[in-house]
Amino acid sequence: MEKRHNNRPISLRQFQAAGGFWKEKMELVRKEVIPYQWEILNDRVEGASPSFCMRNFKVAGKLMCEKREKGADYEEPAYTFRGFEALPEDMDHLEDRFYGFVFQDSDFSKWVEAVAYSLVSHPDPQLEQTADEAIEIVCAAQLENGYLDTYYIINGMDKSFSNLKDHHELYCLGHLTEGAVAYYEATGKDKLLKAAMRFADYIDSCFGAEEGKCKGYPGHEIAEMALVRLYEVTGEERYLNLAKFFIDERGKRPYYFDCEEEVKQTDEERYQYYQSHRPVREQEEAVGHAVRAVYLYSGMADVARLTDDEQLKTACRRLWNSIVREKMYITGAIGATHIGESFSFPFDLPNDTAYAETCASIGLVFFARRMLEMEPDAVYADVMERALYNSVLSGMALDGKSFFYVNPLEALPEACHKDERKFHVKPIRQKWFGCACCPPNLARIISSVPAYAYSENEDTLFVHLHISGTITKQVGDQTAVFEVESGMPWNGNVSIVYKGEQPVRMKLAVRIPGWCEHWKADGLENYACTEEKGYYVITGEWKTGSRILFAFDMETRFYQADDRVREDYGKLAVMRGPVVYCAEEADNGNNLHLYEILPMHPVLESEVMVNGEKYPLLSVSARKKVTTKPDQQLYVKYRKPEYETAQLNMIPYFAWANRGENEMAVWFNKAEEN
Ligand code: FUB
Ligand code: ZN
Repeated sequence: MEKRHNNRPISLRQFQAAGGFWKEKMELVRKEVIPYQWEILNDRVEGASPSFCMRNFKVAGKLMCEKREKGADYEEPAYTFRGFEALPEDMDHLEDRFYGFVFQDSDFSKWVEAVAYSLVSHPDPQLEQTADEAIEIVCAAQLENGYLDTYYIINGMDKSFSNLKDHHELYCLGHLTEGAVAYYEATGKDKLLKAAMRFADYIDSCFGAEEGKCKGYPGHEIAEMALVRLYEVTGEERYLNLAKFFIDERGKRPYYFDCEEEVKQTDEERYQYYQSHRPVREQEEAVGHAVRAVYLYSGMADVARLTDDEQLKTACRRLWNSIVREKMYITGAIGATHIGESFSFPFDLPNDTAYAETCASIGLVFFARRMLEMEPDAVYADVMERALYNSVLSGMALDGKSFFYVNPLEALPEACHKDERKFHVKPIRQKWFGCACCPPNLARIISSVPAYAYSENEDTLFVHLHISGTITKQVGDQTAVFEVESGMPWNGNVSIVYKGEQPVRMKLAVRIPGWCEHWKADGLENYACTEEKGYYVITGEWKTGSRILFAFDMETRFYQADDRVREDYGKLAVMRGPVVYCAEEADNGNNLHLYEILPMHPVLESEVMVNGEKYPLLSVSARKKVTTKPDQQLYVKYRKPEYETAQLNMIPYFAWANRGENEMAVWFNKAEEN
């Protein structure tokens, strides 16, 4: 097996979408999100929080007329880490200074990355021209030495790299690199790639183990995995070494962040937020800011794979287990508390105050894919699928025009409006955000989903997510072509037809979803089949027209949480296939908490219109507590409750909040049955 790539994601060029669930989502991103975001980046959307992103690049690159040079009377604006202190009153007459969050540059980088993926599946010369022009603007801001972060270019380079902990220069490098690599791979144009390399080279000249170099590392991780990507596209070892340096340096004593702030020996807790409390190989529990954490773990998995570092692999597995066994919602969401946008302690998974940032779920998908690259095992793909169909997709409205940053599993609009502890939970998706990390992250992951669905090594094509499309694969000098038609996520029928002109001997490894108890496959007579780590591996010679049919049973399933998850104790959640269901007021009336599920009774399946489209509706047998005579007293002596027979109508969780503000819940009390 090739060492560098145990199991690499397919290139988007190897995939041609052919209808189905994800093609629709990719089209939504192409038609709605990418153009809308471009308007946002240029502050042209009335009523939306201004981005200032492209404006900052223009100011930094002196492409806007400077109103005045920084002189003796120059007053440093009062920047805060979390962004501008106050919006200027007169938006038409802004000063030539930096506006927005310190990481505002990254909004462009994520946008251009999404554009790149979209161009591969759907060439669009006009969009490409817009991106080329944007790249010109971005590159104009780059300094001679390669540095490219507009916050410091505009505010003064004297303070650059002085606050690695909270300012995001290395984060901006990471996103710029990811966008640049994707754009290069999509178009063959290397202007942005060269800019990213120059920035990375500059950073490489400043940071490293060599004497005289800075021993710092990113406060917000991502540079690690981005540098690995740069290494893989350029073959330049120095990028891999730099990624490894950042990973190895993290958490060493004395803490770099202590030295940076000139404070003495703080304790571990202070740096859990940044996952820099201990060397990464000694970390046992996923802690701190959830997005940062999964971005770090993704970089660790990349480096562990490429350097065959067993100790690092073990740390990745341990942190993976800490997340999925103790800290992940049933939707695949992570980061239970809004305080520090962080993981909470094990099994603390509140539903109504959940933070569950969209970016954190996206980061979990990144981590899962990298674990799969490290060691193909369907447990990783199961989580990847769970997050994609649930907590990731819930981040975007069905029409692609509004977004959630926070993805709760229970919402009561009145509480969201009146209870300060839940102000972070919005009962309806927003057009945009001042801190706009999530929408462009959604755009880049959705438009590259085929590269999560399929991966390959020399002689094997892995089917992790059964998504419809045609996949080509080189096996030596032969080209294999498979056409996949899949009913996922609504039905479990998956047909795989070999369409290559030449017969090819190879393996097809099809994931048997962890949620599926019964399945069968037809058409396997001429192949040798084995089950390996959750994949059904079909080996043999594939001839034109060979057809295999999988049927994965997709009956509705009820889940209970580990007893230690107090918030879910005695409750049930409902899944069908990979999709988590929720109940909304729109289909059930209010006071959803009065419903109790009867899991032994049949579930009816029908359809409901949401946003002008048909979605599956599950009618779960339930009973509803009768509260006809409200008590005058807040507390009354216990009396035997009365129930009425009820149906609890449930829709896919990702489709919630598309019919205005209303109550929603995923977990319901289980009715006691004799
Ligand atoms: O700091 C950059 C991004 O902003 C983080 O990843 C998000 O959690 C948000 O805080
Ligand atoms: Zn986000």
